[in-house]
Amino acid sequence: MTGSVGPHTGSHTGSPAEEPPDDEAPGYEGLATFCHRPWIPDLADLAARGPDVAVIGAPFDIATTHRPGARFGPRALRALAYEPGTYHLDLGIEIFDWLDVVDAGDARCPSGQTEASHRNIRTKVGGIAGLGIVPVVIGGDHSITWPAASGVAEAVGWGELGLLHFDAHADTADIIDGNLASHGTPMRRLIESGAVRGRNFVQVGLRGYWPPPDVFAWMRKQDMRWHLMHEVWERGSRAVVTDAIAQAVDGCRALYLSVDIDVLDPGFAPGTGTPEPGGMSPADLLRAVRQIALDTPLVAADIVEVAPPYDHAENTVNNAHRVAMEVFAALAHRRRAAAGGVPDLPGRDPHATR
Ligand SMILES: [Mn+2]
Repeated sequence: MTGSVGPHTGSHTGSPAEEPPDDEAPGYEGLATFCHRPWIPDLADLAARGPDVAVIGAPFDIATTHRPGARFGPRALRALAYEPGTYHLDLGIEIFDWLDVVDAGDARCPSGQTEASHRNIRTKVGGIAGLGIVPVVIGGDHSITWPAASGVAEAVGWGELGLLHFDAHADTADIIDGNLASHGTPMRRLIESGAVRGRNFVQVGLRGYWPPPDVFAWMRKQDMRWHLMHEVWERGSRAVVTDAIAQAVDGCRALYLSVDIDVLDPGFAPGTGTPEPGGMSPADLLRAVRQIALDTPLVAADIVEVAPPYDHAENTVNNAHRVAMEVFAALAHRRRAAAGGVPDLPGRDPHATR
């Protein structure tokens, strides 16, 4: 965490024009920035303001192996999510009183161009991470985690970044249909390049029918750890997530959280490219994300594979949006705790009963 500790008063260096016209307005009103936060796409402007967190869109989906559509994820998360308020009940905190979050716009992803798109994502995410701002990247298919986490590793230390990965799929294939930058291969690229060490790469929620055993043999050789959905079912999410955290941060100075929304059961998140039945519930995923943001040196996160064309009633959009809200709330809680503050009603200390 960087920057000052304490409630934000609204008197930062950004110009008034950057502020949304009325942050009390309902979510369906006005400009569709993430959570109606100020829109600050320029890196110099971000450096001048120095927010705690910057949301970045990565509207890219040509690396998907099945249903395309995740390029529309960032826009949907900004425009369609139900915004009920900003007070987190469990932590008893008015999130944006303690955490300055801005919307840094999108990395440019020109149609049909994987290399240019990935390069732009890496530059934008890495530049923001290099300022000590926590990037929260909204995808986009999962291929974007390769450039995004590479950019973060460059900023915080190559090979010193742990990665906690929630997904139905391992995404560690070598090559798919001739594509090294598929949404089924990013995790292998990150380990091969040394951006993330295999032993600090931990996966939760894997299930279904892919990948085959030779891929798991490669993963084992890299000392990767995985927790199948079956283990979550057997032991419960809380115990598994506690173990996954310990494995991911062991010997690491920073953590990247990657959430493929298809880790949720398709009943909760139908709007995604490769839905796999038998997944996590939102109640478990949201608490897992909260626990991770509370208890690890989290420096970046992404939420990927939201494909609005297949969504129903904004279920997928709302679940993905709340993943980001849990990150925000937990980071806000840490700032308040560092300043000696405690949860207001009806919240309680998240560590009191553990
Ligand atoms: Mn997946």
